[in-house]
Amino acid sequence: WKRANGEEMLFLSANSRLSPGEPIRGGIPVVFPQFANLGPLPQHGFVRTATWDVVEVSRDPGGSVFALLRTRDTEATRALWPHAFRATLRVTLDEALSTAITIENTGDEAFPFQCDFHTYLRVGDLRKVAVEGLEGATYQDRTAKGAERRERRRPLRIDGETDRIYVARPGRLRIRDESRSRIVLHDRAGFNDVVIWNPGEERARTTIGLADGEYLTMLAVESAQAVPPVQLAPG
Ligand code: TA6
Repeated sequence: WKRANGEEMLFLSANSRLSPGEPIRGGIPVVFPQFANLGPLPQHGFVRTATWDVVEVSRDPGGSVFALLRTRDTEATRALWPHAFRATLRVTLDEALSTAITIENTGDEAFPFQCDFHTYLRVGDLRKVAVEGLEGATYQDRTAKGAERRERRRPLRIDGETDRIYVARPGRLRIRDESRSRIVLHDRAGFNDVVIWNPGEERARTTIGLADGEYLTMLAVESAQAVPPVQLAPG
């Protein structure tokens, strides 16, 4: 997603291999039907590495360009997760970048699911980033086995590994990217949780495999519905 001046707004690691089955380390990975390791499925579920069909690329009546992409259950997914589903993703570009997902239960029994847009925002310098809109919120600290804490800092600044699910915290976030004199507005509808994640220097190198110094140029600000999962009836 580039601005008119050609500037990239999303992060993509130089080390990300765009090969089938490999999660992409950047952009907006689509997480479904499981968030992270909060269940028995592969980390972040299986649609982020699935094949999606491009159903349509067009302009809507307002002139915005959009793409519709679709994926559904396969024998492989049913072997992992015994449910029939269809996921339709709409990506719309005008002044903002919007992503919307529709999950249909095409089977005959209800299923629970979690969903998350794992957005990798590109930032100029993480040490000069401030996130407004989370003060007072309760979060699960995934660097401390999910311990429940309350956000006291206003604004939130990132110093070291940060991996938090701010639960049931709808509303706009303002991400101040001070080194680039920019404020990014992050709005959600239907996703009541928001995840803030940066691996920090150590994990960036050891487990996440970012290139040197890349961790200072990204902040994952994720729209999530994880706590609780969504219960979806057939049809
Ligand atoms: O959304 C944050 C998180 O759950 C972190 O715990 C970290 O694992 C990150 O996702 C990346 O996950 P991945 O499977 O893409 O390495």
